[in-house]
This record gives sequence, C-alpha cells and structure tokens, in this order.
Amino acid sequence: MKCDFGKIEKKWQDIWEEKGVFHAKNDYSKPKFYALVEFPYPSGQGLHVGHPRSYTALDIVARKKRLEGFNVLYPMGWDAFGLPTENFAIKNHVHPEIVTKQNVARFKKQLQSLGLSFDWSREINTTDPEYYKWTQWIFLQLFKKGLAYKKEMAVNWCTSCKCVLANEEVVGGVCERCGGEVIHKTKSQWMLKITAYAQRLLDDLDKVDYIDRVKTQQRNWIGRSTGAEVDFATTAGDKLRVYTTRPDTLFGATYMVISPEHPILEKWAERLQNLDEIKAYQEEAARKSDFERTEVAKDKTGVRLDGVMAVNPVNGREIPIFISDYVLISYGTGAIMAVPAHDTRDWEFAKKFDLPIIEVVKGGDVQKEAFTDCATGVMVNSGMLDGLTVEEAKEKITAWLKEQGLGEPKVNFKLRDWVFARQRYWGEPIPIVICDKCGYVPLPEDQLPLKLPEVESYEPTEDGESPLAALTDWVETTCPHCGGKAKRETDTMPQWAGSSWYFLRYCDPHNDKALASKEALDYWMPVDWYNGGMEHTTLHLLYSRFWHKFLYDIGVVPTCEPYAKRTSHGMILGENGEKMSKSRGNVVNPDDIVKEYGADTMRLYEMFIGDFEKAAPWSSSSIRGCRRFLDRIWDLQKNVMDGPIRPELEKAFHKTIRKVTEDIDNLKFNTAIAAMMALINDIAAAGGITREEYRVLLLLLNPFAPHITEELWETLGYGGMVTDQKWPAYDEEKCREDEIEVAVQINGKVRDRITISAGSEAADAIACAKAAEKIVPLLDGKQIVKEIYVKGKLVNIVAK
Ligand code: ANZ
Ligand code: ZN
Repeated sequence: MKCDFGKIEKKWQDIWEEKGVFHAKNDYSKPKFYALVEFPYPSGQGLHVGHPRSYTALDIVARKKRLEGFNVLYPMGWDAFGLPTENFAIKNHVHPEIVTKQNVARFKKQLQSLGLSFDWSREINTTDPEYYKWTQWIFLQLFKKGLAYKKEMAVNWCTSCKCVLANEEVVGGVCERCGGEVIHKTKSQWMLKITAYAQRLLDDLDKVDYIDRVKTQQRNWIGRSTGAEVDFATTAGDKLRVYTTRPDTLFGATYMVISPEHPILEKWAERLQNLDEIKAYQEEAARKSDFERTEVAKDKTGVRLDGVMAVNPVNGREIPIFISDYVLISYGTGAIMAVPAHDTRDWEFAKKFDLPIIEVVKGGDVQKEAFTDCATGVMVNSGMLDGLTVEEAKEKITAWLKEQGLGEPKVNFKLRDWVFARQRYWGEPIPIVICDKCGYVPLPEDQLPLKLPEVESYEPTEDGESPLAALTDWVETTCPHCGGKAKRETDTMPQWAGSSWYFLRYCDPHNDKALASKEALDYWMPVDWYNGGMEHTTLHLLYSRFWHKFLYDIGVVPTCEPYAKRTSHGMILGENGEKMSKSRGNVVNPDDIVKEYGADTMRLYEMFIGDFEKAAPWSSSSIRGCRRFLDRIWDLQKNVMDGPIRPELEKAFHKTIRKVTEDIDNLKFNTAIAAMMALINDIAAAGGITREEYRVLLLLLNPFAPHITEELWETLGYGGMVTDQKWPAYDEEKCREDEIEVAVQINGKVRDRITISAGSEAADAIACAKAAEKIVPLLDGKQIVKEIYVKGKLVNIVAK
C-alpha cells in the first residue's frame, strides 16, 4: 500500500490542533525554550517557498526540544501594517483591514498545511487594536523619556509612494519598495533617538550568540569611528569645524570641503561672489541620494567659494573652500579638511580641480594615487610630527589641538536617528495631540488604543499629508493638558514599529493590563534562538534591540538583549539559479509542491536543498529523491521483526543519533538527513527492520517529517504519539570508530605504522602519516612530490 500523504497529513494536523499538542505551557517550573522566526508580512501573493525554509528549520529545532523535555514556545503572527496592503486597497477600493484578513487567512492555511508546530493559541496581528495599543504605549514611554521627538529635517522622499523613507529603505538611490526616484525634501518628522543607544548596541553584541556576518553588519551599520574635531579659522571671521579620523594628516590639508547644505553658506551669502553658481549646485545636490553622493567611483563635482578662504591651523596657510556633494550634512560636522595625498575621494577631487597634493605619510607615490595605509607609514612634511608613526602622530596632534583650544577628540557613529513616521493610512496612529499652547502632548494612557478611524480614501494627499489629515472630526480634539482646542497628529508609525517588540507579546498575548506580565517575561525571555533573513540585520534586528534596551531601562523587560542567538538562512533561488520572481517566471508555489509530493517531502526537501546558510537553487529532481526516501521509510513496515537493534547495526544507530542531534543544533539539517538516508541503506543491507530499529528511526525523523512518522508510530502500535516521547539517546562509546593499522612508506619503503580510524578520508590518513614520529625527521628538508592513500592499507609519500 502506498502512502496517501494528503490524507495522513490532514489527519495529524487535525489531531495536533484538537489536542493543542504544541501549546506552550504556562508551567514556569519546567526548563523553557523560546524558538522564534520572523513573522511574515501577509502579502497578496501568499506564501513563497522561501518562508518555509526558516519556519521548517526552527520547527525541527522546536520539535526536538520538546522531545528533549523543554517547555517550548514556537509562536507565529502577522506583521500586517504597511504599504503593499494599502496600495492594493487603494487600487481595488477595499478596506485594508479586509485585505489583511483575507491575506492572513490564506497564509495561515498554507502554514498549517506544512505541519509547522506553531502555538496558534498565541497568534498575534500588529494591526489588531489590542496589539497596537501597546505599540502606542511604548511610543508614549519613548516620548516621555525624550527619545521620540519631532524635527525639521531633510528626509528621503519617494516621488512615487509620496512618502518619507528611512535611510535603510533607500537602496541604490531608489525606493526599496517601488523603485521610484528618491529626492531630499524638508519635513517635520517624528524621530526616535536610536543614536542614544549606539554604544550599547555595539558593546552588547559581545554578549550574544549571533552568527558572525550578522554581528559584522550591525557593527558596520552602527559605524563607530574615532578621531578629532578641528576648528579652521576663515577670512570671514567665522570658524569652520571639521570632523576627521586622521588628525595626523593635518599638515597635508590643502583645501576644505563643506556640504552644499552647510548652514554657513547662508551667512556668507553677501560676501560670496559666485552665489548663483553655488545655488545652482545646491539644487543639483538636493536631487541626489546620499548613496549616489558618496559613491567612491563617482565623478567628483563641486564649486569653489569665491570670497572666503580658510586657514590651516598648523601652518597658517590660506586654503580654498569648496562645496561638493561628496560631503554629507548629516555626518560629523558637515565639513571636512581635505587631504588629497591620503584620502581617495579627496585625491580625485584634487586632480580634477588641480589642487596641491602634499605627502605627509611616507610609503606611496601620492602623485599617482592616494596612500591610505596608516599602519606602516611614517610622518613627513609635518613639522613637529615628522618621524612619528601615524598612531603616535594622531595622539600628539590631538593633544596639541586641545591645548591650543583648536579642537578635541571625538567619537562618531554612522547610525542615524530613526525616522518614525509615514504620511500614510495603514499604520499605527501616533498618540500625540498638538496644542498651540502646550506643544506636543501625549495622549493619556487610558485613551489607548487610539484606533485608526474610517476614511473615504486611503490615498495620501498631493502635498504628502496622511489621509487622516482630511478627517476634520477626528483631527480636531481637545488638549489633554489644558483642555483647549488642539489637533491630533495625523502621521502614522512606520512599518517597523509593530515588529520591534512582537516577541514580547507572544509571551502573554491576551494580557489587557500590560504588554505582557512580568512572570511571563521573566520566564520566557530572552528568545533562545531567532532565525531570520539577512536583509533584516540593520533594520528590524537593530530596531528591536533598541526598543528592548529601552524597555529594559524602564523596567518592563528582564533582559538587556532580546535574542540570545541569531542565525540566518540563505535564499531559495529559482531552478535556473536566479532570484525567484514573477517577472523571471521561475516562482515555485509551495501549495503545488505540497499537493504533488506532500508536506513531509516539502519540509524534508527544503532542509536537504543545501547548506542552510547559503542560497540554493530549487531542484525538482532532488524533491523526487526526498519523496523516494520517505516512501522507503513507509515500505519498511512490510517487513518488521520483533527485537532490539541488531548488533551489526548498533554502531550505525548510535552514530546517526549523535549526528542528527548535533546537526540540528548546528543548522546542518542537510547532513542530518544524509545521515538518516545512509542509515536506511545499512538497514536495507541487513534485511528487514526490527521494531526497536523502526522506533528509533521514527523518533529521529519526526522533527523533519512529522506526519508520516506519527502515522507509522500509530500503525506499529508503540503507544501514545511521537510528540509525547523522549528524544533518543546515544552512547559515545558505541559511536567510536574501529581503528586500523596502516603502513607509512616513503618512496615505496615502509618506515612506520600508524593507527587511524577505519573511516578516515585520504587527507586525514596522509596528515596522520606525515605527523608520525619516525616520519617527521625523514621528510625534513625534502620536497613532497606525491601522496597516496590506499584505503585501509598504506600511505605512500614520494619525496625528493
Ligand atoms: C581628513 C582625512 C584624511 C580623512 C585622510 C580621511 C583620510 P569615517 O571613518 O567614515 O568616520 N568625512 C568627515 N565628515 C564627512 C562628511 N560629512 N561627509 C563625507 N566625508 C566626511 O570617515 C571619516 C572621514 O571621512 C573623515 O576623516 C573625513 O575625511 C571624512 F587621509 O579627514 B577625513
Ligand atoms: Zn494645551
């Protein structure tokens, strides 16, 4: 009889659901394990095959942890505010709430069809007022501590979404979402002061177990640098302050560059003789994104200020001042001292504008290219710094500048405050009232949630205001402070708000007194293992760490970091190795796969597809291989004998248990599956299968293929369900490899014998041979021409 995957999968999914098998228990005396995957944005396209890669991986971890006796929390929910839903609603004239409901229902059905062991009793939705009440509450706490503030600023403006974007949402100069042109525009924006946490966000990376590339990306994004701020006098009387990481190169500063947005330009308007030219350049720069402006490869442009010169403080020389778009107003002081000999961008600029290039660190040919290495060079042409190393020079000049009152040491971060507003409808209303007399007044907490009102049209207005601004009745309110006439804030929160704390809500999702109870948070936090996409490293992951630290500071959460461990999966590509996309026509629909092969095959395949951390192309033939493997497991029931594990299979079993156990903990799902496939071959070679062998096999395979294993467990009558059992144990002694003796020859003559494990690969055997006591001196000073391992017999080394 063939396995009817469709039937048995439905059967077990219903049983799990009915019995609440995967509900996390509120029994806080048991050891806990909190496994988390990034909750999806329920888009109109439904689930794609990339989602289950992450979900299945941690499902395997969660299922194994349950068998190991942990009280496991593995929750799921919906990150459902945001533009795609809103855009769909605008286009099709349906309320975004209805769109969201439909999309959520479809996603949920798809996830359930995969047999993922989520605790659906804790399902959350960021658009539910009972949820966003707490998102608003956190915003109010941030506001009260001065960490939410409003600021006039140049913002990234997507000309097509008609919406402000965070820096992170501008990719390659265009809108991350729609690909529209991004320009700079001045707007008054809600901001969150993530920069106040920059140092802690950096330092505490040492306390968590994140994969290296995640840590590195966060460190780079936070971008701590050390240097000095230095004042340059000008002929206009005003001082110009620069930030430099290379104060040692001060003697090589042959000109200055200020950002086109630098406020001093307005002050100098009268004395600048080429104001028109300057103005034209400012307008041009405003149309470019920061990304475009700072690209090293970009052709350097700029305008020299006519009528003002700066003075280099170390030698009193007058140097010209330029404006150029490669200097950003948002970093450091918005002005730089340019050292063309040792900075690539300055070098290119100097070549283009024919400015002097003075070498101050020896080691390169600065007329040919900038010499940027600061580890090896020695200072020259630098007066009191001559002969020092770069590090020594930095210290000396910084001390001197401080002494002279010309500057001081300075630490800078690349990290910017977080633009926390959208001029759109489908987001959390910002719970602030704007009063002419009292300013920005927080809504009293007992008025939360501040619900999104119904509107006629979800489209932002032409001038970019939120559609809420058109709702006079809603906007006009009274000031909670003075009782006078006031207006509501009409901007809504950005997409990233709801996901910045959602993992806390899962701990206690129905609490209406607090975002979660203290007991629940004390028990469940931190998340033990969080898996998600690399694309979220500098956005969601950093934002949520920031909110968590803030909540820690105000005593709401018990840990200073939200996630003990963070891993990341590679993307699943199309069969052609390209990114899956509609336009490429290479999208695989998970529903089709489940229908054709069953969920267990789909799960197994997604884990077998390759190294979990790397991108992997889809392969239909490999899917069929996974299905055949499950069919073989199924067919084993035809020939089951009573009895324990047969002696000849004992080692294979212990080794496989060890391998699967360790591989799951190390994200090596593909090799765990390969080990089980090998075990099946060993069993087949022995003929039939014993009840005990089958039992262990089903336990091992259960996290990967939960339906078929439950079904077989029942058929074979082991009693209870697999989910009630204990994860199999292995005996380290019984895993030990058989050892064999092999001869070591040099040029065909036996010189020594070594003991190695029978399964050794050639490389291991040869390495052991070369390290053998009698061999080392014989090879000394010789050149190895060839190395051969004849398996189980000898190693021969040919040496001259
Ligand atoms: C002189 C110098 C000499 C510099 C040299 C570098 C090399 P990080 O490491 O990114 O902090 N800079 C400062 N403010 C800037 C701004 N607003 N826009 C563009 N560039 C700016 O880099 C700091 C360096 O970037 C600073 O050190 C400054 O150039 C430039 F051989 O000063 B340096
Ligand atoms: Zn007031």
